[in-house]
Amino acid sequence: MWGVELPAVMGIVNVTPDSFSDGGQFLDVGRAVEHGLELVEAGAAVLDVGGESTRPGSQPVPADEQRRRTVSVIERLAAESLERVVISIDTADASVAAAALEAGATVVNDITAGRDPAMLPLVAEAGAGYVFMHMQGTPATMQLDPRYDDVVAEVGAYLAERRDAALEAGIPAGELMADPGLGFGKTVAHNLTLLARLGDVVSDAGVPVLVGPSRKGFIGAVGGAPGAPLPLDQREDGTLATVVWALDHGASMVRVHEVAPAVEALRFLGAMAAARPTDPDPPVSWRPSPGGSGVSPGRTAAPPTGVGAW
Ligand code: PMM
Repeated sequence: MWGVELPAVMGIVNVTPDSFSDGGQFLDVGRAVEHGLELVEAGAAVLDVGGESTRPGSQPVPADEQRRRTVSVIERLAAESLERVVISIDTADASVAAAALEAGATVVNDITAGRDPAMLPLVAEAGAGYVFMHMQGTPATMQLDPRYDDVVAEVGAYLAERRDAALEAGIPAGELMADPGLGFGKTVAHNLTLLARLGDVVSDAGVPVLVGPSRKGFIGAVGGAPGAPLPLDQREDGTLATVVWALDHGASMVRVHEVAPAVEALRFLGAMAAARPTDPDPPVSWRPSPGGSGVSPGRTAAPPTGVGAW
C-alpha cells in the first residue's frame, strides 16, 4: 500500500521544540531534512513529519505554526529523497494536512482519527493514504486517569468504527492503516495488554496496523526499577523488543525514532519466517507420535526458501 512493501518502518521527523524525546533537535529546516534523509538511508519506507508535540499534557499548536514548521521540510524532503520514501504528515488539522499534501506528502497520520470534520473528506478528495489512531481524551488530559473495562475490545471497536467512517467518506480500504495508539490515554498495563493481544487488534481493525512504541513511558517503566523509569536515552533496547514483538504479531508498520535497528529486526524476522516449513502438515520429526512419546523418523523442515516471503 502507498507504494510501500509491507511490513515496513516509519521514521519520525519531529519539527517541534517540545516533543517528549527529541523536541528541539530538528526545529531548523536544514537539520530536519538532514535527519530525514539519514532515516531514509537507514531504511525507512515512510517519513512521518510532525509540527505539533502530542506528549502528555501538551496543548494544541495553531495550524499556521504547524504549517510553518513542516511545509518547507516536506518540500525539501520530497525533492531530495528522490522518491525513495513516502512522506506522511502527523497532524489532526485538515488545513495542515492540505498544505502538507500540496508540498509533497502523500499520507496523513491523524492521531484523532478524524475529529476535525474536514479531515476525512480532504483525504478522500486528495486520494491520500490515511493512518487513524485510537486516543482516549486529548493530549492535554489523556494520561490523568485512563480507564477501560476491556482495552483490547474498546480500542478494536473504535478502530473498526473509524475505519467504516473513513470508507464511507470515500477513502479506499487500500489507503487505510489503523493504530491502537500506544501511550495515548493508556496506562502501562493497557499498553502491554494491547501488545500482548495485538492479533485481536489487527483482526478488529480489518486493515493493516501501525504501532508506535518508540521511547514511550511504558518502555521506561518496564525497563526501569519501580518508581524509577529508564531515562529517554536508555529506551532503545526496550523499543526494539516491542518492535520485534509487534512485527511478529501482525503489525504491518512500526513508527520509530531509531530506524536502523527496526529495519534489521525486519530483515531477521523475514529470514526466519522464510526458513519456516511451508508445508501445512508439520514435519514428522516435530509431531508427537500417535499414542506414544518419542520422535518418529521421517520428513524434516523444508529448507529456507529465501527472504521476504512473509
Ligand atoms: N506517537 C506520537 C506521535 N504520533 N502517530 C501515530 N500514528 N502513532 C503513534 O504512536 C504516535 C503518533 C508520539 O511520539 P513522538 O512525540 O515521539 O512523535
